[in-house]
Amino acid sequence: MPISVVLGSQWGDEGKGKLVDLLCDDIDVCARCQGGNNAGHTIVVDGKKYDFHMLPSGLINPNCKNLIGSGVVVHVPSFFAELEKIKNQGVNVDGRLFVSSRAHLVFDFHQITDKLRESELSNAPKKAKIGTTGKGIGPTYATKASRSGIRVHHLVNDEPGAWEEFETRFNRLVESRKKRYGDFDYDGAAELARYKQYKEELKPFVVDSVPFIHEAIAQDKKILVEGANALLLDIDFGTFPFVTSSNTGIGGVLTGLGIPPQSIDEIFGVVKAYTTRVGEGPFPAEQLNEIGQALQKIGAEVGVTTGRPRRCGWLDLVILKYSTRINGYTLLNLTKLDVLDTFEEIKVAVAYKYTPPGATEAVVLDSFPADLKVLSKVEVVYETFPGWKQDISKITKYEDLPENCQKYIEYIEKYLGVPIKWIGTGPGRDSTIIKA
Ligand code: 2SA
Ligand code: GDP
Ligand code: MG
Repeated sequence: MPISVVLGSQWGDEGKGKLVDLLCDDIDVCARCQGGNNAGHTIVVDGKKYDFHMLPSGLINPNCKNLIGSGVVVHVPSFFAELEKIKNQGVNVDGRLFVSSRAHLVFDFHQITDKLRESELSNAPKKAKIGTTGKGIGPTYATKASRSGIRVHHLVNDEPGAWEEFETRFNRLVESRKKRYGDFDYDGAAELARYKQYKEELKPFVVDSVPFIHEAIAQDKKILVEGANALLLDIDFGTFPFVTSSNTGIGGVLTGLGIPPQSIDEIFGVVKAYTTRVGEGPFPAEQLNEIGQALQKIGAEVGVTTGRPRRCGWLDLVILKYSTRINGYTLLNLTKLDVLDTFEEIKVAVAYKYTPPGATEAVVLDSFPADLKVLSKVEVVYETFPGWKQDISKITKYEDLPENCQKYIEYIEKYLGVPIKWIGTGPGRDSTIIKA
């Protein structure tokens, strides 16, 4: 079975891009299956930094083909801007990048209404904004679900009358947005005119991704799926409504690429050695104190797409157990362990206690709760580990890691019942320990 999958296990920014880059040395096709340019995947190769948002990180490997699958939402101007940027960094993308004809298009009005909705939520009593990236992701998945969205094939179609049909669909969408949000500042005719040009420019990249991926499977090509965002941002299993609008877990891999479950061989969960979150919503192990500030500073925890500081807290194994159940990780990549080098002691959330209304005693919850009212009231139970107080960034062998560091790693493995294969000790490609 030729397909491996890389998925974020927490709230994103675990370091998926780095693992994808590492694995892509040996990969024929790298595919994105969900999300859009809300993602931010950073790769550091020989001290040179690349950040990917919509394009698959496999572009760094010159032998790897890259697919933007049908579950992805594509903002065409951002697609070309990112392509230009990566070309200017010396990457040759010729003949290596493909976009599914079934992917939905993100228009500027989706991005504008994303921001309008956020300010509406900020101003409504008792309604907190989501803290979206403002990239139009939610509004585009909404028009997809309401069956009024526009797909790539609608744009690149050369059948007689196809352009007129595209115009009609587009104008209908703009009209309905204006009905909902009022007469916002936006020039629909200008955007439509730009798409006449994009039609020709995008055409060479467009493929029917179903035969594309199934032919690759039939030829036993090695395929790597690059998940974006992470399980706790999943529209169904995340901290709803503070989530993104796609299935960021294993389900989104199947629906976003049109592949059967038995074609998947390995599912790699990327786990940051502590927890971060950008945007609003509950975060039980968050440290709103000097610990959180230290993690933010040492870990350089700033959003790759929006530049927002990421909220920080201790590792949360309740979340990771839930994430492991849903995604079925076969191996884990523990990242950014070096960020914990200076801590005197390191805590890990191991259980949530909750006192139901009317009860006098707290109970230990048996899973991560669905209801945010419950989640906001849980008491987090921590296990405390002594820190290793040593720079691990130059260590290359597992046996050479300090004993306290090994204990931390092995505790996580045992709790989750999944082996940790890769351990990140720095942002560069080489700063990875492979654990036997
Ligand atoms: P959206 O824009 O509708 O997907 O936002 C909904 C929620 O999903 C969160 N989200 C993310 N969380 C972590 N990283 C993301 N990518 C960028 C990065 C984020 C950035 O890699 O740093 O630059 O700020 C990402 N994308 C979406 C978002 O914060 C909302 O909570
Ligand atoms: P992604 O969205 O999951 O791909 O992660 P991001 O790229 O948004 O954020 C991860 C950040 O951590 C990036 O700046 C990476 O270069 C960096 N990084 C990844 N792995 C490690 C690691 O093991 N140690 C350190 N110090 N940084 C890392
Ligand atoms: Mg990221």
